[in-house]
Amino acid sequence: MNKTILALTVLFSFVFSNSSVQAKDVIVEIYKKKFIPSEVTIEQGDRVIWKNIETRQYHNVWFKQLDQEEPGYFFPDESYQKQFNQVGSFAYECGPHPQMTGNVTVIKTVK
Ligand SMILES: [Cu+2]
Repeated sequence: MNKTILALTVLFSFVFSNSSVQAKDVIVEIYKKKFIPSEVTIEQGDRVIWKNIETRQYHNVWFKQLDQEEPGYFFPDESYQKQFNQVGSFAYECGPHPQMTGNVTVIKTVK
């Protein structure tokens, strides 16, 4: 392989791997009145999807400290999702069950 081709190959693989960086979905399950896992670390732009896998119990995901209004409840087999574009540490709880707490840590996208 000559140097030009090598350089182009390196360049293309760099461009390709860069363009393939995309937001991910991270799943948090809700079962027996717990967020599982209760703490997740994600990259900027990723989305967290909370899935209610209870048999009967409804819940919500309330970022109370962000002055967000309490969202509606979601029931078994339903989910709630939120995308995080800001770096930081975001605590949340379940409105009807304040003992259910969780945290989302958002870090800068790692390239
Ligand atoms: Cu709950």
